[in-house]
Amino acid sequence: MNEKQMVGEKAAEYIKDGMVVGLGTGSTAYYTIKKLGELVRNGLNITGIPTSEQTAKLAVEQGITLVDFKDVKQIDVAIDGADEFDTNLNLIKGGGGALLREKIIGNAASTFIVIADSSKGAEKLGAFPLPVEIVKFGSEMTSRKIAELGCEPILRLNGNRPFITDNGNYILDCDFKQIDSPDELELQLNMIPGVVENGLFVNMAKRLITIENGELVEKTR
Ligand code: ABF
Repeated sequence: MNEKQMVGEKAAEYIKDGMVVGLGTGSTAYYTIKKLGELVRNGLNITGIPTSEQTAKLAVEQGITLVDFKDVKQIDVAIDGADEFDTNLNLIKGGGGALLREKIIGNAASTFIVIADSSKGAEKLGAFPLPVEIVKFGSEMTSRKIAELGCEPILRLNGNRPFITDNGNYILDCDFKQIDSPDELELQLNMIPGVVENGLFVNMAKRLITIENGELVEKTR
């Protein structure tokens, strides 16, 4: 069993009958959704809120009942992957382009569980270029304002055209090299007109399930 499958399936153990579950995006969350599908087929009664169109499709294929976010008062547990995590369980997410819905759902959940293989761990965030979702209008100016914070924003492409998120926006991948104060940077970015959201998830994850020396490890905050 590979590391992604180990952490993905472990996270499914936190899902109980009757829960509303935020379903993450990516190749690690894939294993959680597959496991939950198996449990649903064996009688587990849950409803899911997907963080992307891609996840919605996978969840339906697995037999998980989806609900419309607008009809939900409470998300019990959200499970999602990450591109990078630090020692304080702060994250960089958005490599898959779904950061806005992931952050809305992660923030709405009573418990946000992050699942990540050992390659995602870092003393400080920043080695992974930070995804920032921006609106199309004025995107060049927005990019220049973001660059003033100390990075080189690169417009994410899909082939030779801009990548468009599920929300109809652009993504800039911003290489900050090392982020010493993720909480400060998260606020600075979101104050720039034209920025919709950024991939810094600060003080949001309650539990991290990862692998250290080949063993499952859980850290809580
Ligand atoms: C998603 O999980 C994204 O935020 C992030 O890019 C991705 C991690 O990808 P993977 O689990 O495939 O390594 O939530």
